[in-house]
Amino acid sequence: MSTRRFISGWDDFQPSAANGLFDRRAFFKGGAALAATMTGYTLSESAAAQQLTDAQWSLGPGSPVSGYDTPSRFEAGVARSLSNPNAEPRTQHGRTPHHLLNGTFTPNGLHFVISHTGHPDIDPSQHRLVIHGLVERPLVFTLDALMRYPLVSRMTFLECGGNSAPLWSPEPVAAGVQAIHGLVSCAEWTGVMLSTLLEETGIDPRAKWFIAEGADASALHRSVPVAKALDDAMIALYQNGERLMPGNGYPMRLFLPGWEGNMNVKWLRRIELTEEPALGFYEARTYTPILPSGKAYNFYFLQEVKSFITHPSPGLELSGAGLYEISGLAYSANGRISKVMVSADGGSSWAEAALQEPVLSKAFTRFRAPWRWDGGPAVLQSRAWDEAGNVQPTRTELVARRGEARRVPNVLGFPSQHYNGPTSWQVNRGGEVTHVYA
Ligand SMILES: Nc1nc2c(c(=O)[nH]1)N[C@H]1C(S)=C(S)[C@@H](COP(=O)(O)O)O[C@H]1N2
Ligand SMILES: [Mo]
Repeated sequence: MSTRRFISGWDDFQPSAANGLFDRRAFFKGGAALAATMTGYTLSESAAAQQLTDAQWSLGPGSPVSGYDTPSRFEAGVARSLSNPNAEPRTQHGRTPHHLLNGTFTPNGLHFVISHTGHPDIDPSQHRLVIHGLVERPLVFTLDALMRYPLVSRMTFLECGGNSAPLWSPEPVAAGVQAIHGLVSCAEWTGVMLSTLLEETGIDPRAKWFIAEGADASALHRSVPVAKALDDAMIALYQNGERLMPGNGYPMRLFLPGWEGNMNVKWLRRIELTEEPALGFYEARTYTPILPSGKAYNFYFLQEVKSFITHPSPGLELSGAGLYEISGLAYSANGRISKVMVSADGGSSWAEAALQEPVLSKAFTRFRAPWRWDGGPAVLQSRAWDEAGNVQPTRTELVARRGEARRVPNVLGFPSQHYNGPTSWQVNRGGEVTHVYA
């Protein structure tokens, strides 16, 4: 598998940072030379193009249309990586292959999944959602009842607090973007605003929290401030236009845009309004990051501004010096991405990447920057800013604030939470890409 390579047409453009990086304005200066570069055809090549001959697949009728499509058989390698493929009785993770995708939305079959006790096989006609506790009128909702409320759609990323955890390791792990950052995905979620349902039940003024509980064997539950319910919390029923996938919470889940993945309770069956948080299992253990002082965060709601380069990245070798596109994903719980800078020399010099429209709040933003690789060693990094003025901290700053992993992680472990520093990919002379600290 190789990274997209630009063949020629760049001689008129001057790199704006060391080691061959171009500024986003190179995309606008374009003209014919840039267009030729972007498509990978030089004019001389297209003039010499050989005559098109009919391949085997052009000689007769093709395969029948199916009721529900699956990708081409040539794409069989584009799959989630599984931490527990035999479904032993412990957590299962499926990680998104970001290096094999492009654009901003994650196909449903490749959306990351974390299930602590497997996926319950819920009959939607039997399932109920109860809202009770500090409300004026406790109510029970069927799926059909929920469907009759006004539905809203929004594009939003979802990220596990343990995503990127391998970067807390004192030594760089030998891993790629899927193993390191595969626990974040982005989809269009459609459902009922929780605030709409709470208008129906009424809220007792003493209610400061709600506890959301799932219908899986572990009855996973998390406490959420009522303020989030009145802001943008949603009961999601559809994912990229179709009903939720079984692994993503079918037939309904809590969706809290931008907030720690674990709080987005799947297979949602109960919401209880309370004065105090529940301090349940996941609020006393895995999702309470421990600080160097020995104290711990009890809650860490936000998935803060982050970016990483998907192309090139480990597993996507470069095939010789020349022009390439550096591209990746950026997102923040604090709104839109405002800027992404890219470096090809390990952070000494930077060029501004182009942000692909639309740039949506709390959703993936795709950034792109042209890069002329001279065939020598390079270290690629990205750094993102959000519209609230937050910037990704350096790894050194983060480790000083939060400490390093208490145990050396394997790429499947959760040694610590909420890493949002940069990721460095080293390109060696042969075009191989590896993970390093820079
Ligand atoms: N009921 C229930 N909800 C759950 C989980 C679970 O195991 N059971 N996993 C949580 C975790 S740890 C994360 S990161 C997100 C992942 O959502 P996804 O599997 O749809 O990507 O769901 C959360 N909600
Ligand atoms: Mo998670």
